[in-house]
Amino acid sequence: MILPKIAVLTGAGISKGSGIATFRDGSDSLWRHYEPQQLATPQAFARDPRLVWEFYDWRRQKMVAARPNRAHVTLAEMESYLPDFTLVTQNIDGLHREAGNQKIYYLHGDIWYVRCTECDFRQEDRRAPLPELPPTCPRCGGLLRPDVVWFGEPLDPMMLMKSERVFREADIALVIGTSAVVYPAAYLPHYTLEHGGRILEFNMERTPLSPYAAETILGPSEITLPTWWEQFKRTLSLD
Ligand code: BV8
Ligand code: ZN
Repeated sequence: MILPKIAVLTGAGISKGSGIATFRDGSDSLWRHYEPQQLATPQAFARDPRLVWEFYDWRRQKMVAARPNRAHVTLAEMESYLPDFTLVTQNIDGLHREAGNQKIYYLHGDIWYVRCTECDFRQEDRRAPLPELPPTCPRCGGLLRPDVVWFGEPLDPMMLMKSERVFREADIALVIGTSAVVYPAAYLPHYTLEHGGRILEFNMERTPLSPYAAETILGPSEITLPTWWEQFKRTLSLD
């Protein structure tokens, strides 16, 4: 049995089941009435680094208690069963790594890493709350920033090229918990379609991607993804 090549794109919705608010949750994804798009920008950071850091420190404190849910765990199991499986995530919460996935492409960075705005210092820092805001570089005293991609910032070109290739070669693109409105991430599943593959979408509602999906499986991915995988394993006689 030839096993299918699978590429996965996840968004904030897959971590909802772990208690982390998505960007579109309205009230509980807002912080002091700011939209994330207003604070997740280099302009906001240049104008008021302390305010932006208070936003990220608040999100880190909400994430530190979160654990992977059954959708994250299912993706880790899929990676162990399927030789050609790549997980591409827009999420910065680190839950895919914690669930056990090895091959993860982080399109938008990782909230648990900080990097210096002046020198090449970069390191993991899981302290929540951070002792001082904004944090400064232990090496040069420069301002540290979260190692994430803000709106208006380019994605790592290598990461993007590898992600495009993975979706181009995929037989199936699983698109889980994303509103599919932020580019260039939202375009990736179209590469699969353009090369004869198909898109399976897992979401609570239809999105701009839904018209291109072979199927949109509605419901919480912590329920729908494990259910789908159990059935899919049987068709591959993997169970
Ligand atoms: C770039 C990290 C170019 C930071 C994020 C006008 C002006 C400026 C820029 C633009 C513009 N128009 C377009 C752009 C480009 C812009 C963009 O696309 N903007 C959008 C808003 C229109 N993109 C960029 O700026 C990107 N960079 O284009 O650079 C460039 C090139 C060269 C040189 C210079 C510049 C960078 C974008 C990355 C931004 N960083 N995150 C942080 O997190 O703080 S984006 C962030 O929001 C996420 O990472 C994700 O990508 C995005 C959307 O979030 P989702 O993950 O989809 O979550 P969301 O809440 O939206 O949806 C949740 C979904 O889950 C929903 O559908 C819901 O129904 C579902 N759900 C809920 N519960 C469940 C569930 N599903 C299943 N189960 C559940 N239980
Ligand atoms: Zn430095």
